Amino acid sequence: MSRVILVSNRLPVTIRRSRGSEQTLDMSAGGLVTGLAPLHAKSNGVWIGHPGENPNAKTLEELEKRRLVPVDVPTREYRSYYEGYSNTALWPLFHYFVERGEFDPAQFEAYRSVNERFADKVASIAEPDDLIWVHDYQLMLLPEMLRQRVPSARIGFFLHIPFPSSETFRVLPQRTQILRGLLGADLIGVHTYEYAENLQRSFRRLLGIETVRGALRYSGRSVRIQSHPIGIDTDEMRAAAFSKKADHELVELKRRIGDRQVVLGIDRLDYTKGLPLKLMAWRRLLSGSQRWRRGAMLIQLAVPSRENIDSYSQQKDEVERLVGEINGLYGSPGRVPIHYMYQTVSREELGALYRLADVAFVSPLRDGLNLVAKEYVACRDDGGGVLALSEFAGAVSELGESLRLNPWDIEGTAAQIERALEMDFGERQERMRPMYHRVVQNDVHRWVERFMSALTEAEVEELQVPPQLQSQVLAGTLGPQLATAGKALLMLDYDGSLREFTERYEDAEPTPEILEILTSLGELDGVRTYINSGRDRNTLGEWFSGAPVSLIAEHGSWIREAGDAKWTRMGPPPDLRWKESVRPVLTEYSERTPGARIEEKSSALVWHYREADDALGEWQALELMSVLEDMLSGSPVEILSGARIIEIRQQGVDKGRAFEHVNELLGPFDFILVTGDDRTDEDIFARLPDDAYSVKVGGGQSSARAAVGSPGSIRRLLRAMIGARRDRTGTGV
Ligand code: GDG
Repeated sequence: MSRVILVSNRLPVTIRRSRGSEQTLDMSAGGLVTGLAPLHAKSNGVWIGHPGENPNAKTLEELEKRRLVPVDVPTREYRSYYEGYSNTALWPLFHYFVERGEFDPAQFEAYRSVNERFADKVASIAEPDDLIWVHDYQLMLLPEMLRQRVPSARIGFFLHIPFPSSETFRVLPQRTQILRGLLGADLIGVHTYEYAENLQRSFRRLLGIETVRGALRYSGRSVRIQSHPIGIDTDEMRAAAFSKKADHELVELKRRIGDRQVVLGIDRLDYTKGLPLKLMAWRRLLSGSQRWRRGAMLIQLAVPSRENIDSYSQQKDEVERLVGEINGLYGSPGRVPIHYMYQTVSREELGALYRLADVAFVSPLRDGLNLVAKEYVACRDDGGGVLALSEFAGAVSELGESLRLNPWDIEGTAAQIERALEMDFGERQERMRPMYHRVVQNDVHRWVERFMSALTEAEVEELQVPPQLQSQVLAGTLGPQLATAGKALLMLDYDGSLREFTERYEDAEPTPEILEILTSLGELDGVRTYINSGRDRNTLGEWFSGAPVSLIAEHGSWIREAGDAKWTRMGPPPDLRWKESVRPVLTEYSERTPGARIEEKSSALVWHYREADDALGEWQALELMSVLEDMLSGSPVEILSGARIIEIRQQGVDKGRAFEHVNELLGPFDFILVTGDDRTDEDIFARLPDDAYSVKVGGGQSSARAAVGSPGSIRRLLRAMIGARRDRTGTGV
């Protein structure tokens, strides 16, 4: 196993001052630390981070023994980086609290400089074969800094908080620096598909970098973006929750609370966790119900957090005011409706609370994932509890049987909590069981395994840049192959592959040279030639009326065999209602972008911007892509960006499917060659049999086996291949 270097803002230990200058070292508790500890131990690696307190000589020695490496940062710089840029710019913005964000360039400078210090420290330790795993939003510039210092390292990055929509992210003044920082990684992990999509869209909109199947190409490397929701350490949590100490605690709590139902909130005191709105929903529930004023109580543990930041202390004041108000309104001697604690409790006490609670009230306004929800589920294999979970917590995508809350809807949230309190045991069990199994199976160790195996596999699966070859070199291989094949299939893309692009789209009719090549191909015995194009069938039909080749139009929607007059639709007739809403949007973008226009196809709409100004066209296309993606999410369509086009087309219709159709109907072939130049051709390249040949025209990543520079090279290649087939003995094979 390669050595793993873990990097996080804080080391997984707390240095405490005891008497005088004496220090003690405590391992931090919590899922991430217990999850990463086995990896740290097994890989014989190091963990690099800020120590919190300056370690004395003895503590340093102890850290070294545990292979923990402190990064030294001057106090003022650390504050500007941590409390400053990390927590007053990135944290609020990434949680959609745009107006709380302060984007001070001096703080960004501190952020950059601390990331630099981390990079120097890691680089001083890293060996070329090491795996480096960087954690979280405080270190988003680090991957690129490491890439420069240790170019061959495998670098993974995991973001523990949400990645916001590109519309929100683009508010950040340092947005391109942050995105470029991340691009140093080989693998970027986030908690949910939504965050992965958001990040990909930001790469596209802000840097113009396209992702293909979750990977993008940057500086000659491939960067993958994947969702890997973190798990909890279920064994650790359950051991604490079912310990003797927790048993005692539970008995004591039950004795004091009596037969009231308990609703439990466990949150760091952070404005993203939505405590005031939670309290308002609780107030709403009590105001309408005598029954729950007597029959239920809310235990709210607020864990102190980032107390040096103003917005956190304001939040604390507001929470305490609301607790006081509600207890004043609905309490009676010896009985308060909210038991509020501003402190940290032990894992055992926490576990006892989970076991006690009839309802876990988890209502963040935004949360990367939320471990509390999973911890509660892990302690409830008795099936007796109800999880009420905000739809704005990443965990909701795995915990679908929870009662969903929209924390902004105070009435609705109150109603859901009432529903939870009233829920019978049967339904509680039915909801809890599947969640329990899911949480136990996908624990933090599984998460570590999955991320690490994705990181180490990245190289194997990544999309390559195919080698650029001269047409003669290619012909040297393909000519003899075609010459000796019994049955051969050539499937040729048209625009950009066989024919150069023209300034105006409709001017790209086939040249005499192309028609001559196609005629020669048609005359070859045993060779079937298809033009597989995205163009509409009327144009193709007209242009190739005299050529002895078969035609596939509109990315696999229609087929016309050579010699036939009739087109046949492939697949079922499409549902095209989406066109009505898309057309006006495309029209609007065409009006704003001189030179752009719309093409109407039977199962697609295409926005062309080849004739628009370069920079304006690119910018509008990026924006249009993102508008369409929002608008059409969940519709049966695909949005593709090709060579200065955006195509919106019926799902399930693609060139690859058309290839499979022909191959099934007429195959197997002894020789297959497919050519293409853009994203739509990748649909065939990716599905070809292993022994088929594929040639991409132009540079960039592709699953084609080889690439050539221009359509001219493809024509030269075809001529040479025709020659070889005609003269089967003259090839030297
Ligand atoms: C970030 C993301 C993402 C709480 N009170 C006590 C205590 N805790 C423990 C809980 C839980 C952890 O703290 C809180 O985790 P969360 O996930 O709820 O929230 P963040 O701290 O904001 O974490 C979050 C997470 O990273 C992981 O990727 O899920 O979305 O914001 O484990 O049990 N532990 C102890 N005493 C307490 O009083 N011992």
